[in-house]
Formats: sequence, C-alpha cells, structure tokens
Amino acid sequence: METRYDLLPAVAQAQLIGRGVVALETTVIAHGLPAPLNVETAHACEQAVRVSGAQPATIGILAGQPKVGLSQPEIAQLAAQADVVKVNLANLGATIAQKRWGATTVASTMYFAHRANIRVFSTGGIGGVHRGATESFDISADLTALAKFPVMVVCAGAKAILDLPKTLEVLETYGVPVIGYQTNELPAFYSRTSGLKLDLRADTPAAVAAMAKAHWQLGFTSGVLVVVPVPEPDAIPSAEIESFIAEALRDAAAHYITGKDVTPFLLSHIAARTEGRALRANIALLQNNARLAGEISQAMN
Ligand code: PSU
Ligand code: MN
Repeated sequence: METRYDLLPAVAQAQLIGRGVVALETTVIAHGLPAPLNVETAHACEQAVRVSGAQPATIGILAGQPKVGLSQPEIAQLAAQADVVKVNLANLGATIAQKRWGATTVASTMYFAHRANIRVFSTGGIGGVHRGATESFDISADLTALAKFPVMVVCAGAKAILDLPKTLEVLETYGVPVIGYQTNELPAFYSRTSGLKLDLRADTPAAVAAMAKAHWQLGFTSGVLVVVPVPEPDAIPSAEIESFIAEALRDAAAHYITGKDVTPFLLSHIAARTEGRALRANIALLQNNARLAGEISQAMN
C-alpha cells in the first residue's frame, strides 16, 4: 500500500475545477531563511501564487504525516519546531516512520507534487553539483528528482555556491530541459547572469507551458527546469557575491561541514556577511518565481 498523504481541501477543489496549482517547498522555511522572515516569506509566496488565480500547495511533514497544502497555522507550527529534518529522497521514509517533523527540499517536494498530480512547483534555487564534487561526490538529490519526476520546477537557477557548468551537464545527461525565462543565460541565484548560455528560451507563461507539454507528450517522465533571473533591483553582480561565496566555502571547510549541512551553512554565512543584501535577493526571487509559477500553472490548463 502506498504512503498516504493529506491533501488540503482547497487544493483538491482547485484541481477539480481546473484552476492552476503550484507546489511550494518548506526547507527554505525551516533551514533556508531566519525567523520571522521565513514564515512571512512563505505567506508572501502563497499570495504571489494567488495573484494569477492559482492555488498554492505548500508541502511538508507534520509529525510523520506528509501534507500537500499546509494551512497558515501549520506553516507557522513547522517553522517553530526545534528539530526539523531536511527531507530528501533518502530520509523521507525514515522521517515518516519516526513520526518526525520534516521540511521538504526540492527533491522530496517534487515527489509529493507528482503523487498529487501537481505539475508546477516554485522554489528559490535548486541544489546541484557542489564545487569540489570530484573529491566530495556531493551532488544534490534535487538532480535525481529532476531526472525521475515529471514536475516543472521554477527557480532562479542553481545556487551560486555550486559548480554551475557541471550542474548543467548533469541536467543534460538526465534529459531535463532547462528553459531560460526571458533570458539566454543560466541565472546564478543572487545574480542575473552566469555567462553560461542556454539552448532553450521562452518569453511568456504560455510559451513555457507549451514546451513542458511537448516534453511530457513524448512520454518522458523527467522534470522540466524553468530558470528566472532575480528581479533587477535586488540582484547582486556575480563579481561582488563571488568573494563572499569563496569565504563561505573556506569557512565551511574549516568547520568540517559536510552533507546536508553544507547548503544551509553557506547560505546563512553569505546572508550574514552581505548586510542583508543576499537575504533581500533571496526573498525577492522566491516571490518572483512564485508569481510566475502561478501564471504558468494557469497556462498549463
Ligand atoms: N533555495 C533557497 N534556499 C534553500 C534551498 C533552496 O533559496 O534553502 C534548499 C532547497 O530545499 C534545496 C536544498 O532542495 O536547499 C538543497 O540542499 P542540498 O544542496 O543539501 O541538496
Ligand atoms: Mn549534498
């Protein structure tokens, strides 16, 4: 018997009447942003999805029970827990078995979105191939999930702390289309550009929806990645952010940070050293992606 998950009635209702639905993750709430900005941003992202008439479905695990579509009090409750598991594909089953609280990463959010027939998912930046991966073998399960689950992920590129060229290579190997939204380049999370050219570009939500549909009509079961540059006012030029990233990487190595702790450590290090600029960029891109994902989800129907 398959694992049961709870479905928010508003999500089921939206699907019944053919409204767009957008999945949202909870790792960014529990591990990616400091309180109280985390809960505020979660609500702001849900509101951004609603602008186009679409329905948000924030996904998380409440004391071992997976839920697709958290209520506002449930989001606050998850954010307030002391010991929230960062849930990828390897520890999802254990988190349920042990009845723990879990925040879903891109990987596990894609899993539940797929189970619940949600085709569009909005996040900040996906995980990917880490710098130094030839030694550490640290490659995010987000890429595994993109290879496995037919869900569109709208993001601001892979996080700039990663090895972006290697991340693009793995996506191509897995057959995941990477669509630049109004750009010919892979955005680099905090920065609008990376210097890495993309083959695919779409300029409207309808054009994105058409490419995704054509991909899935071929019978492919892989995901689709839509990459959207961070809004101009909050963007940080890559030359500026790069020194903070290099410093964060050195600090992570000095503290022997490994595995799932690497990404949250680097993000909070950079946020602390940039006087809030990195945090502002992160929040701006999360909301921007959620708004666009809402529009795309409506265009998919
Ligand atoms: N984007 C953000 N902040 C985050 C993340 C993404 O702006 O905290 C999270 C996502 O949930 C992503 C995870 O799936 O980081 C990747 O972690 P790792 O590199 O350990 O696979
Ligand atoms: Mn990792």
